[in-house]
Amino acid sequence: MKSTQATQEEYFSFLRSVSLLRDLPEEKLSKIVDCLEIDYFDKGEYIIREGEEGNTFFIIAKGEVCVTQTTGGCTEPREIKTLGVGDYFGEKALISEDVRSANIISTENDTQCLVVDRDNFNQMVGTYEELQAYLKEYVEKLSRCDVRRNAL
Ligand code: WNU
Repeated sequence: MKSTQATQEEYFSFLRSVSLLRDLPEEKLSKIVDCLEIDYFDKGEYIIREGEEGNTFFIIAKGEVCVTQTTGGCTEPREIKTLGVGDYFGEKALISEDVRSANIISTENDTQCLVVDRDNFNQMVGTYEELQAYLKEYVEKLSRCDVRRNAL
């Protein structure tokens, strides 16, 4: 990401406020800031589509998104939760080496996401065991939620 020093510092302190990244070492966080992309989405726009391949991890910097999923015999995806500033998503396809398992849709205009690609995501979590363990456990929990939801 090419940006001013001031913007870099803003992203740095924002990332520090994200619970997942709270304990990352300074140089690691700076590295993430260096390779961030920012993506902007309008209300109703799909950020992630269920079933597609995905190679990116997102952190919400502004706005709100909803998570929907096709479950059971239903043809219409169901809303399962909403996420806001400081929340993140898209880790599951990266960790379980699978296609996207839910839809992520912007529910506001000018929703801004910080986007980390697979290589940088792996560098971010790969060398940091606690983070890796935490995310892995969380992804397994999501899979169990999916199974339960499908059984309803
Ligand atoms: C859920 N089931 C599934 C959420 C975000 C981060 C964490 C929950 Cl650590 P992906 C679709 C994304 C997926 C998850 C997100 O949707 N998601 C869920 C569920 O119950 N996915 N299968 N809840 S919000 C959320 C925990 O990030 O990653 O790459 O794309 O499959």
